[in-house]
Amino acid sequence: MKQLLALALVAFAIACGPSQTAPSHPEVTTLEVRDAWAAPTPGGVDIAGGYVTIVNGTDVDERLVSASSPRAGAVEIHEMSMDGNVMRMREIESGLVIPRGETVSFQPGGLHLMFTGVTAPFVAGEEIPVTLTFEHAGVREVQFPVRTNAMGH
Ligand SMILES: [Cu+2]
Repeated sequence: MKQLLALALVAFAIACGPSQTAPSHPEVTTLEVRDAWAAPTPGGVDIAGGYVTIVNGTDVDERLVSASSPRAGAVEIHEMSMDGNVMRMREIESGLVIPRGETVSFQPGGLHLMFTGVTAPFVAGEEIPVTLTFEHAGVREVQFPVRTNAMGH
């Protein structure tokens, strides 16, 4: 039984390994949008957070200019930072730069897409359609599956 558990752990480590140990994606030569997800709207609130990873495999600096969704009045690009002991959030109004060859990850507590004026609550299991507009790559339609994360956001 102990051996089985050890094997299971090894399999788990292998399954989890690549995404953690390969921050760069040398095989990518285009702009790739991956791992999109959105958090459920907290009860009675009309805002929600969205997260995504953008891999810029091209040889030009890219910029995420704007985002929108039919499920929200607006989708803003936000950044969180600590101001002393206070967590502050601000909109990146000029668009988010993704330097060539680099990967930018949105995640809870950091960069996020903020859905405001959410028309109907985001419920785990459904997908939120989002339009991302890039300076060079143009428009990308991306589905954001709704799920909770370990932090319960
Ligand atoms: Cu925000």
